[in-house]
Amino acid sequence: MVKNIDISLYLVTDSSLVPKGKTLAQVVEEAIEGGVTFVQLREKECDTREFIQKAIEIKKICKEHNVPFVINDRIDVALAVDADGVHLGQQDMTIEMAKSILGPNKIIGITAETNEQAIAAAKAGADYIGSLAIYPTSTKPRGEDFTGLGKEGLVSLLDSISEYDMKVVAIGGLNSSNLDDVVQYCNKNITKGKNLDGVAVVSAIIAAPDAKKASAELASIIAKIEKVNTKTLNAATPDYEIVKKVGEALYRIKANSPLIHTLTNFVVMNDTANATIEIGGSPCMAHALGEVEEFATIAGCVVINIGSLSAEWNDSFYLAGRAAEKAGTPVVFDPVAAGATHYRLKTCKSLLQSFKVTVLKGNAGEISAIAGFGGAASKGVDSTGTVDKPFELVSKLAQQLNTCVCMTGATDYISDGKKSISLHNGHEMLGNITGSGCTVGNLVGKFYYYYYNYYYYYNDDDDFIIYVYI
Ligand code: 3NM
Ligand code: MG
Repeated sequence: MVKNIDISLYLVTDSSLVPKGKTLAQVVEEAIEGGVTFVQLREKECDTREFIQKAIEIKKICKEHNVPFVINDRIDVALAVDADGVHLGQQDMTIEMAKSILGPNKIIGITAETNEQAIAAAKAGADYIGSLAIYPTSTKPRGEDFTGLGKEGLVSLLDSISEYDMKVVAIGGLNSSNLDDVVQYCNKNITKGKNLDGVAVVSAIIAAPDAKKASAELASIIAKIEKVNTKTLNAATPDYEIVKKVGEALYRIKANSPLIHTLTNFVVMNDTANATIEIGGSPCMAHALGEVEEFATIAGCVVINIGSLSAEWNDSFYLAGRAAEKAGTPVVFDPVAAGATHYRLKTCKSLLQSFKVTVLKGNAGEISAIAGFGGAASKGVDSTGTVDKPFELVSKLAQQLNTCVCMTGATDYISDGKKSISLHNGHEMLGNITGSGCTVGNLVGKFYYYYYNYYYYYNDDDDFIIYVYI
């Protein structure tokens, strides 16, 4: 079991970098006040007696602030001062040996210079790894030819150990001027669901004139790391397996011609009915109070789009949703313009509580409004602005509502609360026509129907695969 440690802002010490007039202990304390969550004592230039002395001093500060404290390389020093653990290098004692000496409760981290070393560390039960230096740094010189692991190497490292329960900190040459770029790059490019757990620095904090301020600045950038499992599929480089699945899905829809009962708005009724026929489904656009329950019961899927909202439509949605739940029929819910008026938002929230929604599909403004998140605003039915942490938004909402959330836009973000993916499949022309979003809602319904009632599935590699990939 990997320990539940917060390594988001990981400070590695180096007494030689402490500004004149200050002590290392003062700097560490300021840094913790500024947001450092983990401390490693790394002193390469002192003898054992002095190292232990420093360790006792720094441990005291860390204890007072409830921050874990580990020792670099020296297991004997860690034992002597009863530190929380050790950080090993590839030339130090092995993880297995360190574990046997320190026991199961101490934190063991290791520097992994390659993906292979990272995998080996995970298999040996390391709690976390530190990367190879992302950028060259004079704090730990590695020769003139060394160019650093780079952002690309970091993403490759994260992807390589995605299946293991081990944390990762990036280290080396990171500071407030380049960290944002690294974080954004990771958020965007990791493909296997494993993101950074934190960032480790030496000089950016130790050598700063104000360690508290420097730490706070770094912490605010680290807060942007998206902490959800994500998988990004890119339409420009389609995954053959997924394309094949989509082909099968289309074939099955045509073969079965499922009845899609759609309660939708007057603007898109005709378009979505035609889209349903085009793809091989059988549309039913009934919304009369007297018949929606019967249709919802026999349909393959019910799509509820609140676009033409009125008191009577609301009753139809309610009856259709309840009947669908009773019959076990999947429901796609499209909360059109949820953020635009209080009436709409209230209606959406009430309907979401009244029956089981299988897929909640909306644009950034609508999904943010339902989640109660600030961020993307709405102008009427159009979403304006973007969401800060889209993966976090959709996964939290999916967990909260126990449904699959599909947030559409130039990039779609989809989550069932356990895994999330993004699809980069937007096209600028979609902004020039009305009803494309509503039509997607309808298509989601049909795809949902087709595949043994699964809109998404996990393949053998535990990848989260979604069918609406067109
Ligand atoms: N290990 P700064 S680089 C402790 O390359 C350490 O493995 C590295 O210091 C590696 O934040 C490094 O001052 C020090 O760049 C990073
Ligand atoms: Mg070492």
